[in-house]
Amino acid sequence: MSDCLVIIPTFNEKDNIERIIRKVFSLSRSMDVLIVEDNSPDGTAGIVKSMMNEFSGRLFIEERKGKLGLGTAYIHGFRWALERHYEYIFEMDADFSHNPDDLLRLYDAAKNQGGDLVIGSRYITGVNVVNWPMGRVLMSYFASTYVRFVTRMHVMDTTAGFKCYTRKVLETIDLDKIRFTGYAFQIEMKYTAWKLGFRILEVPIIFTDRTQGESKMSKGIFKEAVLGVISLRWRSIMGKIKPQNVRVS
Ligand SMILES: Nc1nc2c(ncn2[C@@H]2O[C@H](COP(=O)(O)OP(=O)(O)OP(=O)(O)O)[C@@H](O)[C@H]2O)c(=O)[nH]1
Ligand SMILES: [Mg+2]
Repeated sequence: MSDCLVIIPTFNEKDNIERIIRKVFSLSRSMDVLIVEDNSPDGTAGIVKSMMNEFSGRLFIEERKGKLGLGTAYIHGFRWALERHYEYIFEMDADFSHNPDDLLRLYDAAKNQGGDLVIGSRYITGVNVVNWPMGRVLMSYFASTYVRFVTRMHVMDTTAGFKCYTRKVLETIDLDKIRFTGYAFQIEMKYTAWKLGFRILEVPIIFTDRTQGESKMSKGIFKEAVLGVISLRWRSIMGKIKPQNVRVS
C-alpha cells in the first residue's frame, strides 16, 4: 500500500491519459493515482476505467457531472485522499507539461528535506519553460513577480501546479474556504499554507508545453488571478486566513 497519491484532474485528455498513468506506475517508488474526471466528451473516463483492472487497488477515478474547474477538482481529490491513508499528496497535470520523473524529486524534498509543501518550480533557476510562445512565458513570469509583490510570499513560481503536499498541510487548511479555481487556486493554496506557517520548498523543474490535446487556459482564469491576489492579501490583513477548526471530542 503506497502512502503517495498523485491526483490528476482531466478534461479531454484522451491522447495523454493512458501514457501518463503508465508512466507514474513505472516509477521506482510506488505511487497511487487518482483521476478526477469532469465528464470529458472525448471519452477520457472510459480509457481510465479500461485500465483499472490492470492496476487494481492503485488506480482510482472520481467522476463529476461536468467541467467544474481545476480548483474544485483538486479539492475533491484532497478530501478523497484525507479520507484514506495517504501522507504525500501530489498535484500533476495530465498533459506531460510536468515530467512524472520529477514526482520522485518532489517526494524526496518532502520526505527528506523538511518541505511541508514542495513546489516544482519553473523559475528558481532562471526560466525553465520549453515550447511556450514568448508571450506566455513572459506573462507567467511577470504574473509570478506580481503575486510576490502583492502577497510578499517568498515563492518564485507562485502559479505552479506541480506540487507535493504533506498530509498535515491539507488537514490544516480549511478546504471549505478555498474560493478560487484557476491559476488563482494555485496561488491561494500556497499563500494559505505559507500564512499558516508551513515550510515551502521549491525544486527546479523543466516545464514543457503540451503536445497533445487542447489548452483550457482562458481569459477568465487570468482575470481571476489578477484580482484574486489582491483579495487574498486583503483577507490576510483582515485576519481571515485561519486553520481549520480543530474539533474537540
Ligand atoms: N477535472 C478537471 N480537469 C481540468 C479542468 N480544466 C483543466 N483540467 C485539467 O487540468 C490540467 C491542467 O490544465 P491545462 O489545460 O493543461 O492548463 P494549462 O497547463 O494552464 O494550459 P495548457 O497546457 O496550455 O492547456 C490538465 O490535466 C487538464 O486536463 C476542469 O475543469 N476539470
Ligand atoms: Mg497544461
